[in-house]
Amino acid sequence: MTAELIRRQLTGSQLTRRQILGMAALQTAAALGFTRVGLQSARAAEPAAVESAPAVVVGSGYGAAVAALRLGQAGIRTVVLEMGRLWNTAGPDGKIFCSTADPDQRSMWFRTRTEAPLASFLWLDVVNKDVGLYPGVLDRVHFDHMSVFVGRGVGGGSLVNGSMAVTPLPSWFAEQFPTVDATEMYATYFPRARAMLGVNTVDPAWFESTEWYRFSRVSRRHAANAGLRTTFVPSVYDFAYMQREAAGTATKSALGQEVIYGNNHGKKSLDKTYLASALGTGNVTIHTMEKVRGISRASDGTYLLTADRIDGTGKVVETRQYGCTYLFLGGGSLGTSELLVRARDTGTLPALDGSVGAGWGNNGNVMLGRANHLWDTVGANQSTMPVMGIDDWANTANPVFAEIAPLPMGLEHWVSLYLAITKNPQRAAFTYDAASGGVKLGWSAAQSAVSSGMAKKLFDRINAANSTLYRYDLFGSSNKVFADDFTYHPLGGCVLGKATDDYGRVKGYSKLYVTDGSLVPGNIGVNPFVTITALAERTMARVLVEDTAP
Ligand code: FAE
Repeated sequence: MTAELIRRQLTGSQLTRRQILGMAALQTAAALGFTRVGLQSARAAEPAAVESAPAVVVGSGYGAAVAALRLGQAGIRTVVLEMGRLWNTAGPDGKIFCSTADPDQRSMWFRTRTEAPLASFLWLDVVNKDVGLYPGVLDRVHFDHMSVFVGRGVGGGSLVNGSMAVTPLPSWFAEQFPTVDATEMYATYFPRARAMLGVNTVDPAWFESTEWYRFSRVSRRHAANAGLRTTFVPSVYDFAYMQREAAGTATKSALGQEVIYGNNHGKKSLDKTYLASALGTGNVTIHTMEKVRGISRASDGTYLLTADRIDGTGKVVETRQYGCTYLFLGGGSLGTSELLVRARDTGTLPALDGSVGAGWGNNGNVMLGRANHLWDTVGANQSTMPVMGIDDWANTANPVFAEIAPLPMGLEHWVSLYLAITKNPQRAAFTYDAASGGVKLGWSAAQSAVSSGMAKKLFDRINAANSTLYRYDLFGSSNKVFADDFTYHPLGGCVLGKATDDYGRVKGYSKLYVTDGSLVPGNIGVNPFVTITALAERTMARVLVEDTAP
């Protein structure tokens, strides 16, 4: 597909020339089945025994995408290594992604059955489906008392998330990052991140009138009855597109039950923004289906990475070595923590700080449902993109920010669903597990109970004010009300100012950086990707000036 064709397809969106070139590269690579994407992908030579580049970026989520773009713009040749696939080719049904309601092999990362957060309805096992083994877009990584949802593929979490693009209140941010200049963050890096990510807000008039957000309006009224305030939250889903979906003039995505297994339209995921621009610089190549498993340092101070290339069945078909001067880790809280804990504890990077692996938290996540009265309908039609939250964070006795979540089943179910972010101070650490070669997470059920206790206090108030009850049927057969054993928001493991300096430079090593969610100390009070992106912008602005000068 030519750049001109892409430009015409995307008429109306503000694409730069670089993004257009980058998107053309993504399209070409997909069409030809390449696992390497770059402006030179069609001409890529056979790799040498050790493939060297000045810079390597691990992962392609938010932190990684920022690093790749800014390195590429600085003229530094950069290789991005991503373990998931490039999501740019339609399946036999003509769609790139499958819907949440009708999942197939594209849904989950090498599973034979989906593992959706909401497990049941009326206690019936009707939500999850058998699927074929495939490098699908959503992974659920299980630890002893906590499982973590993450996106897999070019774009990381941006491919599967709910698009909520929330900037934390300066006071919350300052509490978590006391050594970061908050004034500079709010004047420069948060605005830069929001502009690059394409953040927009729902038209309030449309919100008040459309059937697709009836569920939010009902929850807002119930919160108000308990004296609680709600707030709109911005999004990277294009609301102009959503309004066309509602009008029947655009193919439905958010209004077509698409979200956690990917959106075929409307969402400005990273492959449409940062990564397209990064590829457009001509200096960035993305290698897909390559999982970095080892990092060491050569005697000349350069880094050596070992990466396994897998095929569509998950089989390792090749092991590759990469060498680089600058190494940026953007594998997310789980990916980066695992790589660094393993490197420290197997002795390949022995000077890493003792705090590597520590400071992990689940952003206080708890999911729950309330049962509404029969006359209080939430609507059969629900947009998958949340746009409103109950904001009780200022309540110092019990700070909670609860996203009003959709439950789009295509039928009236009278359920109000929420993903609460509680100010849970509990933290845990990753430790190396020599038997498996992976890491364990020392999170306990008691630590989760702190989050659900806080969510209960808030929602008991809402239930009391509205004479409503909790739903007991949504999280399996055990009558569980508060799903506090999974998170969408893994944070920490390589905390800024502890395992790194105040700019993400890893302690003990030069030219080794962390740019992802592992820098955030366990809880940021809101959905985290805007914060992760802005911090990565701040790191890159500093590093490119101070560390790469000749
Ligand atoms: P992330 O986006 O996870 O990217 C890491 C990438 O690195 C992935 O593509 C991995 O496949 C790859 N990777 C990992 N290890 C390796 C390795 N060893 N070798 C090669 N590649 C590797 O990292 N946040 C919000 O702010 N708003 C929302 O509405 C929201 N909704 C969410 C809904 C769901 C279902 C999920 C799962 C998450 C949601 N999040 C949301 C969280 C958000 O997506 C997450 O905080 C960011 O994606 C984290 O960004 P990172 O750059 O840390």
